[in-house]
Amino acid sequence: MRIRVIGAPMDLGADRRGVDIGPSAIRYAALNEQLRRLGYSVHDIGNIHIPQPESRPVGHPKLKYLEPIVQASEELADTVEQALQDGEFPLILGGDHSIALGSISGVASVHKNLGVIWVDAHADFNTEETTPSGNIHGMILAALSGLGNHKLTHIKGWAPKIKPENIVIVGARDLDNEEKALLRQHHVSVFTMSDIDHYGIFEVSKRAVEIAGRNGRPIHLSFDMDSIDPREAPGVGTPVRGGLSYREAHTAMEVLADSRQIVSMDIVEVNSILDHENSTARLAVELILSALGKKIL
Ligand code: 5AB
Ligand code: MN
Ligand code: MN
Ligand code: MN
Repeated sequence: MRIRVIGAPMDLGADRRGVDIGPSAIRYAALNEQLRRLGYSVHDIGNIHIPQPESRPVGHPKLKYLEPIVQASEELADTVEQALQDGEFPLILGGDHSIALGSISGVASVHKNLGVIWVDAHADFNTEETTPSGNIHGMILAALSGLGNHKLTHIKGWAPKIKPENIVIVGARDLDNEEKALLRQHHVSVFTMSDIDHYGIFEVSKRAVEIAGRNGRPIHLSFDMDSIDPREAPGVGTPVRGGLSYREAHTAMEVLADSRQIVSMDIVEVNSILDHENSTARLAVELILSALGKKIL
């Protein structure tokens, strides 16, 4: 299989600057070489164009940088759709999590009944009405489900991109009150860190595949590095204690790989300015490899 690596150096969706260096940091951690060692051929097309925040007005305080984020999402959606049409596996490197609006819109144009596994400390299920920050990276799953601002929900002119009941969030531990109500109301499956404590990551990952991938439907994996415990992944924009351990994260990726239902993946929120010697980027590469089938033996 051929992997198409697509960089999305986006930091318009989050407050702290530094995730825009993510794609370079992940490449610097030898992503392409290691993918080749695993037996894949790699087609790295470089980065899509994202404007610098300093060059644009912030805009509405509840939807910061809406216009340039919508523009970049349109471009990323086309780029990802093209990769799939050419028979390559899209691997999108963030950037903040707002890039998943473009990537999943592109995948959903090809795979009409798509499941999504969203590994994250957060649920990213706010709207312009519920957001405490105005940061669009916290609204992406809601927007993909057709909730919130019309411009966000209608990338490529149609909505919704995914059915909320086909979404599974894994690793959640920091949810806003109104966001919780929205998740319940729309029947999104959420496996919190407490669920992982109770059932174990192996069981939770199996269930996530069952729900997102019911009837063999294709699954997009969106991996926010802040799902991992900050002791192991210090270089993220919004660290939250009590996250996935190194082994738990790998086990989850191995279960997803074994399902053979993953058709595309993004890895987001590597913040190089806060990172220690690129360790979070190196962990991101390891997790990508596990999600793409690397085994210990
Ligand atoms: B991330 C928060 N819920 O909406 C909000 O890192 C945080 O992509 C969102 O998961 C975190 O601003 C977004 C408080
Ligand atoms: Mn996120
Ligand atoms: Mn997060
Ligand atoms: Mn974040």
